[in-house]
Amino acid sequence: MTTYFNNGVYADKETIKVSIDDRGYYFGDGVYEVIKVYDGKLYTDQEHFTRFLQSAKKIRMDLPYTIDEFTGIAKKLAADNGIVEGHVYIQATRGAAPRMHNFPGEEVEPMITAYAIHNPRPLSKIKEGVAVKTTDDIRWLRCDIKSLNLLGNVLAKQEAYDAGCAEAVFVRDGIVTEGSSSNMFGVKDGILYTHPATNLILNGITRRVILQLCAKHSIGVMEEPFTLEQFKEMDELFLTSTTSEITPIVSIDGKIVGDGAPGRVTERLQQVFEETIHELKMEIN
Ligand code: PSZ
Repeated sequence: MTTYFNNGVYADKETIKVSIDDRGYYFGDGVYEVIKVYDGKLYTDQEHFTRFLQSAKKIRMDLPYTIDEFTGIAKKLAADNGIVEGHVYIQATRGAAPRMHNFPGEEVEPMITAYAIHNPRPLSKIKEGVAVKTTDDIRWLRCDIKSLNLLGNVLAKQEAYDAGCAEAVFVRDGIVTEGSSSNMFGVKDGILYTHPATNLILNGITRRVILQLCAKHSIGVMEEPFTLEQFKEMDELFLTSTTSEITPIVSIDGKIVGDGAPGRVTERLQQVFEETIHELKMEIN
């Protein structure tokens, strides 16, 4: 039996009912988060739930829980479902109301659902790297919001899969923004490059961990826009996300990156990232 969370109630997945009039279903009118679980513990949960509340605020939705309450929900789901290595998924929609574009009345409550699922770390991809394919960034101009509206991302990811690649790299006006479900990084002459945290990308929590680790370990960072041509000429490329962690990119549009193996800076960052996971595992409670 898998226990899900639904508006304050923990129940078996099969017993949870969501309205056909839910605005998530009609419009993708909602926001979500994915939080990694290592050794039964939540990784960077504070950062994820802060972003969750920020995303909700940006679409003018009030959520009825605090960061601490959301953390409690996620912890309970992981514990009750015996999740040692996996993730917690949580989403909030604007609730159920007869279909109309404008917001429903105050009486309509958000629909919050969450679950915890076993999901092992993609260790072979992390070690060996993946191929990526570039595609036009056709998405809207509020990519900073972690919205349920993922059609642009879904189409891009499928295009990459159809080409035998693991991820799509979005390019807007010649500039590399991010992946369909990841942030993009390049290394040139020992300096790390990534798109600045503007409205054109999701400011990934893993991205922020990387930037902190660079500061701590004296790795130079340029958070400046770079072109696809520049990206393809970098010595090393990698992508980051909650579940992909730091995944090296070994080819882009069929062109080999560097010498075709994960780069030195990438591997160094993987090593210090691993230490943050280890530190979490060592924490008491
Ligand atoms: O399991 C999965 O496939 C996941 S878990 C998180 C993501 C995918 N992607 C998050 C994401 C994203 O959707 C976009 C468009 N840009 C960047 C990211 C990375 O964000 P963090 O590091 O917060 O997961």
